[in-house]
Amino acid sequence: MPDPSTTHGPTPSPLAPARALRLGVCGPVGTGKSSLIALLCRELSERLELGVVTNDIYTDEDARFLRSAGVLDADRIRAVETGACPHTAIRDDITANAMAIEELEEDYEHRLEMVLVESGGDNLTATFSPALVDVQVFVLDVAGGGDVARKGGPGIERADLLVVNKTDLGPFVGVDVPQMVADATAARGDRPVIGLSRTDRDSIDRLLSWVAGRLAEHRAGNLVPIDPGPMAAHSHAHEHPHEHPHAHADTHGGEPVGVHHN
Ligand SMILES: Nc1nc2c(ncn2[C@@H]2O[C@H](COP(=O)(O)OP(=O)(O)O)[C@@H](O)[C@H]2O)c(=O)[nH]1
Ligand SMILES: [Mg+2]
Repeated sequence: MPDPSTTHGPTPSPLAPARALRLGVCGPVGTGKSSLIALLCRELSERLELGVVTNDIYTDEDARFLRSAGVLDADRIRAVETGACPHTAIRDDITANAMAIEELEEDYEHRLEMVLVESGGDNLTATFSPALVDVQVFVLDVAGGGDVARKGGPGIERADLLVVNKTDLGPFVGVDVPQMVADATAARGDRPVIGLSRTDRDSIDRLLSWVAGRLAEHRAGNLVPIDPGPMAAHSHAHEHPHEHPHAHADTHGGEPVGVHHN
């Protein structure tokens, strides 16, 4: 195994964190989060020591998909089963995810350089806690409709990167991709947007270059995790008919995290 300190760029500053960069990937189901993670593993696993943590409600479907994609050793991919409220596990009570990441780092003797965390993807407004990930990507896709980007929400507006995925599908679903990217950009001030497709090499290179930039910042000790903000108030009425809409920590002041009155 090559010594990462000699093969991966300049000696880290004394302020640099010793642990891996934690990169979160969130967004609605089906937008291509697992595919994006598989893509990053395929592109980077020869150059970087990688690990993956997936979140699913009841299964380890995403972890199994990634293992079968053969992009990373199966043991480097760990699944967290979140139970009924997957956004809670990345935002309010991050214990299970934090433990999965720490175990992975220990199992690889703290050589990992980047751990990718996939959210359960149950809610358009779910975001990661900055206590869990250093940087986060929110994934939309053109098949979800051109107006999704205009609807806003913490992830769309303030995630570190917004990916508008599957741009190759634009013509088939009647979505004007440049317009969708422009709308997303307008919602985000200076924050970056990448229109991505696995069939568009240039877009993949733009994604890789963004990731490399964050990794360099992390190593230099200059990456400050930014909180996109709490998710919108919502209810689990379809699962729990008697429950009232509720919000999560941050909007509840001092209420203990992870407490759902359901
Ligand atoms: N056409 C197209 N399909 C894609 C692309 N990326 C992912 N998909 C497909 O979108 C579907 C959902 O992807 P997945 O990664 O499982 O989404 P997740 O639920 O967000 O993890 C799968 O059928 C993928 O093959 C892309 O760039 N172009
Ligand atoms: Mg997935």
